[in-house]
Amino acid sequence: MNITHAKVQPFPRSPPLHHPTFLFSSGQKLPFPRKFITAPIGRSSSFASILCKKHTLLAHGCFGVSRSRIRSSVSEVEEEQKQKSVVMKRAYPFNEIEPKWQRYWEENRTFRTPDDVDTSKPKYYVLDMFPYPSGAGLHVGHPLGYTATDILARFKRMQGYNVLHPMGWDAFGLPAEQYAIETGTHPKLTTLRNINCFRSQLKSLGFSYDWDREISTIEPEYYKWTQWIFLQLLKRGLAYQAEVPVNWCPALGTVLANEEVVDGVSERGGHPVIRKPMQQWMLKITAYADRLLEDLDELDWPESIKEMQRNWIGRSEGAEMEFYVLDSDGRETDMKITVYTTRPDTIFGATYLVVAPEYTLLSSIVSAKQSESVEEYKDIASRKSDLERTELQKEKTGVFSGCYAKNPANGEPIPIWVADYVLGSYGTGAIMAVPAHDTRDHEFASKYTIPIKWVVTPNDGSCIESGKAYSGEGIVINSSNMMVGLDINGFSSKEAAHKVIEWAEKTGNGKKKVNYKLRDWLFARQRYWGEPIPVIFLADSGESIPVLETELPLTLPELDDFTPTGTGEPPLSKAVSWVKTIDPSSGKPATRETNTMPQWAGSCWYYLRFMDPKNSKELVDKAKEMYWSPVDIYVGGAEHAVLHLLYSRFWHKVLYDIGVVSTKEPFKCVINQGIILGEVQYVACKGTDGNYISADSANELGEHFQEIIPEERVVKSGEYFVLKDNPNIRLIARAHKMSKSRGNVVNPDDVVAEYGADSLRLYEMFMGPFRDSKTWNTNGIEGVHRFLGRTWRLIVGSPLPHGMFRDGTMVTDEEPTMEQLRALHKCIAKVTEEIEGTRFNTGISAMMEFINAAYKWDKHPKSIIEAFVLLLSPYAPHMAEELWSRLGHQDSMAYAPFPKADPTYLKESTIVLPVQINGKTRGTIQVEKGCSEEDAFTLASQDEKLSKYLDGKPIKKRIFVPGKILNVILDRQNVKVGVQ
Ligand code: ANZ
Repeated sequence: MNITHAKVQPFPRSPPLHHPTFLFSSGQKLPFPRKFITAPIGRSSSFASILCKKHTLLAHGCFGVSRSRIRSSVSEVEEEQKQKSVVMKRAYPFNEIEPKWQRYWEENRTFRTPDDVDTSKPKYYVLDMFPYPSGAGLHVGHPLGYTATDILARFKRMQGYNVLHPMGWDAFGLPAEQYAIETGTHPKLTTLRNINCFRSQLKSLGFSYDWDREISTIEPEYYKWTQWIFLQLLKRGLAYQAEVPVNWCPALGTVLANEEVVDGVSERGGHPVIRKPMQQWMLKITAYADRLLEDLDELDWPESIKEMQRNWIGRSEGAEMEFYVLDSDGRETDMKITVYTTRPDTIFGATYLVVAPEYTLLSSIVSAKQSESVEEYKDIASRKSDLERTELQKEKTGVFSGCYAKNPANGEPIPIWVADYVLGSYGTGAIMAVPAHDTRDHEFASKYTIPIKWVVTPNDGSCIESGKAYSGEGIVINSSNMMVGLDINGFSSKEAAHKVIEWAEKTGNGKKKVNYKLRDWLFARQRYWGEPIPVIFLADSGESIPVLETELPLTLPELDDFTPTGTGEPPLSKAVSWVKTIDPSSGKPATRETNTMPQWAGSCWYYLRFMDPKNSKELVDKAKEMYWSPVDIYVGGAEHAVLHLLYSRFWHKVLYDIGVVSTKEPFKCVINQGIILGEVQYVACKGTDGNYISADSANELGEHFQEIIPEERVVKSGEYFVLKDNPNIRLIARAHKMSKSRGNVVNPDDVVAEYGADSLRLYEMFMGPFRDSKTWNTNGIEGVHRFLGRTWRLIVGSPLPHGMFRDGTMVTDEEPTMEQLRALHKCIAKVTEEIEGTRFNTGISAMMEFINAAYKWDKHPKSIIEAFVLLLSPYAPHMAEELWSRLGHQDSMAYAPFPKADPTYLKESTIVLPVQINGKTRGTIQVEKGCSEEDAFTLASQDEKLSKYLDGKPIKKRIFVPGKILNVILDRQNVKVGVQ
């Protein structure tokens, strides 16, 4: 799946930075990590000066030395310094430990889930949205979700579950094909190269995937079953062909995917793109609309995703009403326009009809006089996307058809208009326009001076605002015509709608209708790099015939030339000998379908294949599916909240209906991880005179420059950030989506090289709540790296000279103290609770607290430390495995039981007791639960704050309620209470 983070841009883009001092403070990628620049002079002063020099040289390109020369000499020094710095920074020997344990896991296939698992044990299927292996490799957004699922997988294994935690590749896709067009490199080569890179990156992060189950959507053994599902859909009438508009780019001679069209022109070359109807394969997802809607209620998914799915399905109840077209003499013809309305109660207010520009009957309605303007209008509309057409803010446009229809309720002739705010693809492609009660119609009628007739008043009798539509429900007025037997005056909108439908059904003027926004799924792409659609067409009749199931997989033919055909024919049509075939049943010549499936296809059902990835006889074995279904937790980006999840739910339901799967829904729980934005930038505004201006006043000024301010020159003041040396200057703090062009991309490989995979994993989990967006912060990763270093040194001991570490550990065999047991069990309880609640960051805080407490102990009993290492292992598995083995264990800890919190140690043994002096609470003391009055009084007299009230004062009496309060009454006659 292609993870795009494009939607999030929480802060406005800054104006271009053009002040000369921005040369190397302007967010361009610095050749060294920023922390080197800020390092104390004593530690890396020579380096810092090299850095400055380099910048100077690069900025001015002077000193008569060629740039490349300077670069190469600088990079040698840079490399040397970097290595030194890694040794210096290394809080523990992660660069030895991590590859060692990765090798161990790989060699021992530690995380393999055998085919014949003991099914009497509970199961846990934890799945990541599998990635599209792009050429850019992993970005730090990937490990966020992957670390979370890895923690869950490791945790559940240790709790005795059979865990299914697989990984694979959503490997068909546009970039590989575009690259093939540009370079002639076969998309398979590029894709396999990218997959290899992704796989090794994932392995370097220590994720516990069962690599024996790896699948890739481009492998024929996999797409055989994607094609098989298509045939099942075809068999059940759920796949069909229809003429639908596609993005046709005449200049490039190709059909473009939506993502290749930007603002009406091709992304490549900026050529105009038009909508052109073409014969396409469609999947009838609309047949499942109600079930897709109803079954959402049972799912443990974020409410926001469920709501997005509901909106996408967009169920609405209304009526279809018939409006007969009038001839030029005003007489009723046989031709009728059926409209879809959700407000039949407003029918008396329908003062015109609108048909979409692509309305099929349009040409037979349009008058000769209007035909040219209608054709012109249709042409303009064909260049607009549905989104552009329906945008509320856009000015409405339209053209009169020259023709009228009869409003069946009041018998009045009303004009028929053509306007693109009505879509051909929704309802019937035609509407009855009620300008008094629909905002868009109101705007349109006002523009073209069409009558506006009020037929509903608000329930509370309030006045209708003039110049605006009243779109709410209310009491119906002006709506009676006894000639046709319809009188709805005085009824509520709901009752009136009901009555109109009843009347329409009785008189043949219409019927009740449920509509969905959900459209059938356009299931064909004019691309090479996709699954071939297993259908052939007979040469004589053009009849479509499904490829026999026994002939699957229908493999993609080899192709050398991936360039578009220029005719709109898909590139596969170039594979002439593949296209030409014979229908096996009739022996007649036939041609193969040359469209391929969209990228969504492979990702619709991959979670099922992971259950049984090597099965060549069935998509998935029944027993295996019964055991592993449904996916217990599915983690991925929110950008897949609608389409991917809806499409897979649809396929799953079809597979359920034909008995391939045993559950109605594929994913029990879905979680979206937040987005990781680049480091926060602090920006100061400058006036045209070059002086700083506070960000709050800069907005009003409009004209200003911006300068990025290094973190060390920034302080927080209340809610804002200000310049350290001038707190009156408020700064803008902003974070951007990571992108190459901004130079703020953090590469996980670099982080792993510098701090280790465990630090990266821990940091990504510690950044903040898992579901929230968060900003990358290099100091943050240093923080968790230090924590791991502290943990290591606590257990293994301080480093020996030369930075080496001793073997074994420093733990002792003593019995743990009560304090130690309490600290441990508190940590176990918290970590367990937080992993179960997917609050991974607070789980880490609990471990940090434990380590802080443990540093205060003289001795570190093995039993306590061992349990802690087990707690740490899902988060930082490399370090945990190393410590586990140093603690004397032969096997991996991957299946060692996860510690259980003992409630005896969780009970708080002390309480906070409020102390009053003469009835006024003056402070509190910490006492043992069963503490006596005498002990409480002694503690109170020793307390720094309370002693000031009590010292040397005569006491009249003491009131003590055990566990609740101690009240000391002083002898007032002799003393004045107060603090001197
Ligand atoms: C008359 C009317 C009066 C309407 C009124 C609304 C308010 P939903 O709820 O989204 O289903 N409509 C129908 N087909 C359309 C199309 N193809 N393109 C654009 N608009 C279309 O909306 C249904 C309402 O949207 C319908 O009810 C219709 O306008 C409009 F006071 O009919 B109504």
